[in-house]
Amino acid sequence: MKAKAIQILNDNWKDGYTIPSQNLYPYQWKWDAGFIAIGLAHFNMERAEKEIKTLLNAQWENGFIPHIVFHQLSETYFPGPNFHKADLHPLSNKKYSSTGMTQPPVIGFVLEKIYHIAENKSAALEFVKDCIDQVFKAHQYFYNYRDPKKEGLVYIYHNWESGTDNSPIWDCIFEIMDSPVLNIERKDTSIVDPSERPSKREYDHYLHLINCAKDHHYDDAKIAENSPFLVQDPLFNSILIKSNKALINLYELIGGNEAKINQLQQWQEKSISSFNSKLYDAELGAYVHYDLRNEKPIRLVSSSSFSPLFAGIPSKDQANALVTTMVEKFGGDGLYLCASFDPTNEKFNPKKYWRGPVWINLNWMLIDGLLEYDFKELAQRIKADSIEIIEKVGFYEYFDVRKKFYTASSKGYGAANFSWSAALYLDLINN
Ligand code: 2M8
Repeated sequence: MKAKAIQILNDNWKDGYTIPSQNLYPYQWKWDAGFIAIGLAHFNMERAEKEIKTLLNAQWENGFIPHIVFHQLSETYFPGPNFHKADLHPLSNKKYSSTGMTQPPVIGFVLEKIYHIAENKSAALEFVKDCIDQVFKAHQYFYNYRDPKKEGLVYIYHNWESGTDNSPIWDCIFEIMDSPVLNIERKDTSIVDPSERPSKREYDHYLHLINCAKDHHYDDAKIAENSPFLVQDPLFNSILIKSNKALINLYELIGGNEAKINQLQQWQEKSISSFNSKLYDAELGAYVHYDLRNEKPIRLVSSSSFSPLFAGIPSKDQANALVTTMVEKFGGDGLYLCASFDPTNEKFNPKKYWRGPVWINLNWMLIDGLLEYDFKELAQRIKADSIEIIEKVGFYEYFDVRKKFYTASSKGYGAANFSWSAALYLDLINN
């Protein structure tokens, strides 16, 4: 399995960056690049560093790091650069073509993780020194432009920015969006089984949101004012907070940089306090998304609801409540942990994309968070489950949560030979 994981990462390497999978995802994705670099660091540090540097090369003048970098045009993916037209933004990167939206800011904690994996610490620190200011600038972008009420919580304006693309969380927003029906040619549904992918109507919404952002030339203030989708996502904000902390730790290692450390600490204080007062739902025993456009919480539980554990956000009591909710709703007999959406909710779907299946990157973050809070047994269970499903069916993109589903001939869902499943498997078995 280890050799196979390395083989997948070698096959998906494109001279400077790694594609998530052949055909379905032929470009470099932001949060994929981070998780992939962690796996690469276990067997090829040079490539791990290159993966991050290539992504950072595509940073915009305002600090923004895009969600896809279109290094080499491909016929197998839609929407491509001609649809996104990110160059409408005056500060977009003139050299690297990209989308005009972002994805969870993983690079901060990935730098720290790479440093910990590295055997040659001084070389790894040199690499960190080379990149860290760019990552700091990316965080500055979020606090300056994505937090209009200066709450310390940043918004996303598109479900693709969350990474959890078609989670049932977004349904209530799409229901009132009134997106036009578009006549487009999807590529994804001819590559993988359409029943495992978002619907045509969902794609109408996704593309409509991009068109709205394009109408405003991707101007953040105008998007904040007008986008029909504006959400404070607990997963996105947890990752930002986790990465803030990693940057503080790394700047301390490097020495100097007091002004930046101070700034990061100020962001942390405000962010963690707003996070707990605004996004924690005591009745549900879980963190929830907040719909900033319609000013209301979205009271649904998903694997993102537990991600604050990864960033040290909950108090001990809140952490106990999260674990109770996870075990009661997600941990029933016959279920692998951790479903991406509440298995007790009628919208749960065990085989459709982010509407139920297990995703290895979410599990990886939950394991880390549970260990931080000393929930060793539950962390061990999620780790064993992650390894078991991969060993049963291979390095798929996502996996059924139902144990009874697995027979000798069953498969995973979405893309096969998926890079972050391979990369994070390497990290799990090496820990
Ligand atoms: C999926 O998203 C892309 C759009 O960004 C797609 O469906 O075309 C998501 O799972 C996302 O989280 C992931 O980064 C991307 C590439 O693996 O695929």
